[in-house]
Amino acid sequence: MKNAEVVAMLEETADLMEIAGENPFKARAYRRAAEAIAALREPIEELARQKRLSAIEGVGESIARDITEFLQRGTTTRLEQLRTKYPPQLRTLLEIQGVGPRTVALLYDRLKITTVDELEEAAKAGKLTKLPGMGEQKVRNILEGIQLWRQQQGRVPLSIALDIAEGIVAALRELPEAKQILPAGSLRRWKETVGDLDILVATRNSKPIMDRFVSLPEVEKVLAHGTTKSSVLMQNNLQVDLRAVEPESFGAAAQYFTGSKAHNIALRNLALKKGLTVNEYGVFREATGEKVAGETEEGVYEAIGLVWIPPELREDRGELEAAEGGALPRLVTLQDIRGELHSHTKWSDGFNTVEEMALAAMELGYEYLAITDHSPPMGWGVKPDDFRKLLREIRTVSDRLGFPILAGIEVDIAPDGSLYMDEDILRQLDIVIASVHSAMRMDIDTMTKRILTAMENPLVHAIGHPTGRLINQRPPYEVRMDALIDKALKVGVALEINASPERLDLNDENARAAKEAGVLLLIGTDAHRREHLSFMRFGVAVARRAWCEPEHILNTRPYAALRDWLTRRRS
Ligand code: DGT
Ligand code: CA
Ligand code: CA
Ligand code: ZN
Repeated sequence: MKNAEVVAMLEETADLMEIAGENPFKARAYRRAAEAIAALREPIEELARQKRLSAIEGVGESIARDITEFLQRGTTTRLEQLRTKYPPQLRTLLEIQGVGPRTVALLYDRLKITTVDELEEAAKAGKLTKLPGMGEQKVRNILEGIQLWRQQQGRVPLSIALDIAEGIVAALRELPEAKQILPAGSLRRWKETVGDLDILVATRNSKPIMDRFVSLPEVEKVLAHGTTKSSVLMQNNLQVDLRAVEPESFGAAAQYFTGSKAHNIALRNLALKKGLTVNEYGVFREATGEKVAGETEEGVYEAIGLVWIPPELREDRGELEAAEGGALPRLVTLQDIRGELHSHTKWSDGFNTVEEMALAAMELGYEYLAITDHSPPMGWGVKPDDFRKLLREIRTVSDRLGFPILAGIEVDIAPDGSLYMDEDILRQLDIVIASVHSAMRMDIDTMTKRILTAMENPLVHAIGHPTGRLINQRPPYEVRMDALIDKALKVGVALEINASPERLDLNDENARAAKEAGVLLLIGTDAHRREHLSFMRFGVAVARRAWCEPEHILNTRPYAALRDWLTRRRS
């Protein structure tokens, strides 16, 4: 199946077109086609053979020709031409927040900059401010963007790391020598990306466990094979460290290797004030060296005068003070979630029917489901006439199943802040999520105004994936989060924590700021097929990292209370 390669070709074409300053609509068409093919279930070669490429929504004649050419010779004339003008590695620069295609072209044309290192050097040497339209502030933003970009390099998205970790845990659990197994580190804290996996095993006989670990079929390279520690590389170049510890110090090891480093340092300082030292073996009295805790993690925290702190909070963002004062939040859990509020069906770019999605939601024990298909101008958006039909289908299926299905929409926010759907339809819908999907490279003022305008529309209930970022793929668009939060509070619009593992948007910090301001959040999976409903756990993790309790999340409410909120917003 060549789908991924075709997607990469289309994306590169779009990037280079934008850098070359070609018609932005053409570049956007390539991006839309890339998204459509990424969502495709069948091999693209098959569609090409049947001459059905332009039947794919979002793929026009000329892009279909490019795809055919690419499948035949592994490249396209258009791409080759673009590559003679601008070297393909320039695309990396687009990954830096604050660097758009026009800037990339300028950097290359004037200063021959092609790499991130060269860009950083030029910025620090003051060479950028000599370029047109490049002020000191913009250069500071670029340097900040470079820092962020470096932090992301080599980090694996949480969902992928979690799959790998769960596989390892399942394999090692079969060994009787393994008393307890715990994936610690950033994974246990549900951080959105993971640098490496730190897995702990409590055992008195580690050799068979280590032997099994380094010979797992998924292991691509063994970096170290010892009795207390082994390290391997797995898919996505993810490094996995397995540490064997004695059961007596398993709690201390769990605490230490869960981190974060900042949390551990703060904890150690707090312990010192109480005459205690903490390390991965236990908690000890400084004066006598006597061990006072270590077998369990609860015991470690208790010895320092704290209640156990959920791993998601362990970032040194106030959790130690809260634990000391008995003021830790009662974090929202997956079990608190009563329904799904953001999902798609075949009517737009989803893969299942309304009924299939509803049955899947019922299987999860949900009390309700909202179908929120896309509006135009997305190629696959549901057109107004079809939306009326969709609305009828939702009501019929809901009646037949005796399961509440909210008729909703994920409506596109136009560049001027208006919505791409007839008002009379929006008014008939139970829930309206408004999102930005196009024209994302706007300046911060225009983008902020665009979203604020949508929020002021009384028909809108929530803003979907409010920053548009895709983890490790696309930086957030530029928008003033504090302004969105203020407005959300003032007009009573909810902000989404999009639980799709490639989005997680709002992220933990923005979600916490929103929650702290008193803004209501909703967790939506943006499911495009029924299996995606299970992404909810990633959204809940973000909410937990944002210190959210059930009351901060709209879809923890029972159906009647949810309906109340939705109607009240409109009155
Ligand atoms: P990652 O792998 O970059 O996603 O993040 P972590 O948090 O998993 O960090 P990692 O793998 O470097 O280390 C695992 C844990 O070990 C970390 O969360 C806390 C602990 N740790 C590592 N280095 C230090 C240190 O220098 N001091 C203290 N107190 N703890 C450390
Ligand atoms: Ca780690
Ligand atoms: Ca590590
Ligand atoms: Zn969306």
